[in-house]
Amino acid sequence: MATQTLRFLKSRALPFCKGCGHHHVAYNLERALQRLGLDPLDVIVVTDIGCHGILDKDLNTHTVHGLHGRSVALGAGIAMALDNPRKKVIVMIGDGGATLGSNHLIEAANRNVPLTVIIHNNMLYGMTGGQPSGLTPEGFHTRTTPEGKQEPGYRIAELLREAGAPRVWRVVGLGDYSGILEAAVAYDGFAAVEVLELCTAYAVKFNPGLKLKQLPEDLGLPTGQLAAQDRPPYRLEPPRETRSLLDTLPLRETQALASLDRPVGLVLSGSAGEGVQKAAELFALAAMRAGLYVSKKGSYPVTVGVGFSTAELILSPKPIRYTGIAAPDVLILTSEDGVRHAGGRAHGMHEKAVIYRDATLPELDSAARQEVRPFRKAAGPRNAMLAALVTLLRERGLFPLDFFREEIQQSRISARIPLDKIGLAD
Ligand SMILES: Cc1ncc(C[n+]2csc(CCOP(=O)(O)OP(=O)(O)O)c2C)c(N)n1
Ligand code: SF4
Repeated sequence: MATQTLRFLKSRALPFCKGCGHHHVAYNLERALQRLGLDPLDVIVVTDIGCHGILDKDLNTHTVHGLHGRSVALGAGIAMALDNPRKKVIVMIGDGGATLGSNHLIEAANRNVPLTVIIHNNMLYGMTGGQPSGLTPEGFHTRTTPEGKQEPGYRIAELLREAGAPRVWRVVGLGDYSGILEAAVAYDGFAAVEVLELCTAYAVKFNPGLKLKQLPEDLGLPTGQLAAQDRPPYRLEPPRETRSLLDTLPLRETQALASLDRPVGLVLSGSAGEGVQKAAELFALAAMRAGLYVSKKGSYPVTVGVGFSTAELILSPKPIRYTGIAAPDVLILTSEDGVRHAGGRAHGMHEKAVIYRDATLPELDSAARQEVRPFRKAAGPRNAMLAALVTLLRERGLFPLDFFREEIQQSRISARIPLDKIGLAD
């Protein structure tokens, strides 16, 4: 290495502690990339948080520095977006990062995303002073496990193989293992190389007598190639033309010019499952056909079959720039759930406003006029809101009732709506 001209590293003097295995990873990678004849600008190195990650400022390649454990996700995104076997994405990650981002690793292996991951397993968190990671072996002494780690370390190389990684190696991070890095980078698919190291600052200090060469035997970790199972690399589908949702809506022809002189805000509230949103939708469509601008908002609990269901509609002769309703002009309440959710809106209503409430519901504290009708009894709970809206149009005339009738008759639920019971018999 000493005599070789560097192409990928800017310098042989790297920022790691004396004896740290991260040096060897960098030098071996330099050799591997040189042998592959790659241009440094065809290589994208994504580093993770940790000592190994500070290498990026010493590289002539493209570099991206990721959050702890997230470098695989970043690298996978880059590899999938580039979708070019000539461009090589290499993720450098520690055992800490591999623990935090284990699911990113497993998913990338499982999907066979074309990238190389070099796991610098120096047995603990080096940069922060020697805390254990998920890969730290059982019994290992670390800063926070002075008596020895109690849980077994998991075997990341075997995990990745089980997840379907086509190429996995485990090597002892001593001497020349550039041939393995070369094979990993050359492979058009997911390849992982777990490099066993001992952080000289902490792993060696807390576990005197441990020898890196002996480590695989001591820990029962097989080395060499652990997986050779070919399958095609993951490729993103070419981007599809996505149509705007608005394009899928049928156009409503305006058939009349309703004569509202100002916007009208309606709050309709009842019980989930009782057709409040559908009634509001049919009402909105009818109003649009009648030449009005309309906005509709619906709210209901995530458990859509219980509790309240409230719709807010604005009908306006002009475009609607703001869809909130500070004080409703019309409040319709068809059930106790509706009163609980929207009954409070009655307080702010002015005296020219109107409240329609079902006969089963209590009087509300409001300046607005209150109309009490047996909507539920007459039309049944599921059609009570439709009945209330028919009553509203008959009595307040926001737009011609016939538009609402036609909208109801043309809707998919028309068969189950008894026109006579909702007040549309004639
Ligand atoms: C986003 C972020 N998360 C966590 C940390 C704290 N932190 C820095 S290094 C590190 C441990 C790194 O250990 P490892 O991934 O094994 O790499 P090593 O230092 O051993 O090479 C942690 C937890 C941080 N600085 N930034
Ligand atoms: S603290 Fe450990 S991992 Fe970090 S550079 Fe030093 S020896 Fe390497």
